[in-house]
Amino acid sequence: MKLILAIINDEDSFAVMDKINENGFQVTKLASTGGFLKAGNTSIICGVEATKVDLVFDIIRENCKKRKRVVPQAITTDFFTDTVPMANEITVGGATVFVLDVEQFLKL
Ligand code: 2BA
Repeated sequence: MKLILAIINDEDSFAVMDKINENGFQVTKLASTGGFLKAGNTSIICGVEATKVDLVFDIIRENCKKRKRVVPQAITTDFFTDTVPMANEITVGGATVFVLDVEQFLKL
């Protein structure tokens, strides 16, 4: 068995979870915060047989969009006297996915 841990956008989370459930798998949503943007995101965990991992990847891929975010950045000028506000555009998502081996799976 494998545990899929996927960090996704909050806006995609319900569509992904609905599709995972519709395909007969169970999923748990955790509220999380990205270390770089310090913004909320969603982590989902999903325990599935190893042969089903690719199916869950497909669901995540089809339902998680890439998004652009603008990150403010202060640039110091030549004489280190002034800072000029700048902005960097970054791409966030679709999903950051980890797959872990499950040693035991129990429902007690
Ligand atoms: P954040 O850490 O808030 O990062 C949001 C986005 O900012 C990242 O999107 C990436 O495009 C950019 N970014 C992150 N660190 C950066 C840096 N040092 N310099 C420049 N840009 C940077 P994604 O790569 O799609 O990641 C989305 C979220 O997934 C991350 O939110 C974080 O919560 C999680 N994540 C990504 N990689 C991870 C990893 N290796 N371990 C744990 N969590 C991870």
